[in-house]
Amino acid sequence: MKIATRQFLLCGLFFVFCGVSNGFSATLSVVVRDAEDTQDYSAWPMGSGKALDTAYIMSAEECMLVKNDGDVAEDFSIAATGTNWTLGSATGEDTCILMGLFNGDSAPIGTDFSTTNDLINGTPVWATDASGAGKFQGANDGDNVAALTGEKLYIYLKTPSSLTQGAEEAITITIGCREHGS
Ligand SMILES: [Ca+2]
Ligand SMILES: [Ca+2]
Repeated sequence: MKIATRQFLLCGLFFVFCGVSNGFSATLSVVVRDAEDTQDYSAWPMGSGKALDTAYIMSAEECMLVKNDGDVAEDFSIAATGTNWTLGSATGEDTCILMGLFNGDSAPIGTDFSTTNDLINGTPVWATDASGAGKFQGANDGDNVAALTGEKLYIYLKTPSSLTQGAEEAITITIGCREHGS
């Protein structure tokens, strides 16, 4: 299985590109664009003074458009790593909760996210379509996305309950793609 990835920092500056083709007919590529599809997504700068143990969710303007830049239908995967924080399923000391939801033009609210289906951590998880209960599935699903179309991804970050390190935190999210049905 060939996988292409795009990486970006949630709270930082870098943006890393790579892409693949499978050497036969299909080209697999994914790009991460801003909500209006006017430029590549660079970061979600959350700023300073954020509260502990508090959820922050991207707005409709802050979300990213994950776009199939290849020439076959694709599924997307999501993984992430933090510089100091652990990505967990509950908040704790230096441990945050990171989740993602493909949700169309409307920003989701906290209760739209589920730690059963929407958690993001160091292991890439493929988005799925399962009657609303797929991985990262909201109003959209990131599964079987047609070539040259995109779906909007909203990130949820609940900050750690306490900190021993990480006055500045940068979380890098990696978006992968594969040919749908592969
Ligand atoms: Ca869901
Ligand atoms: Ca779909």
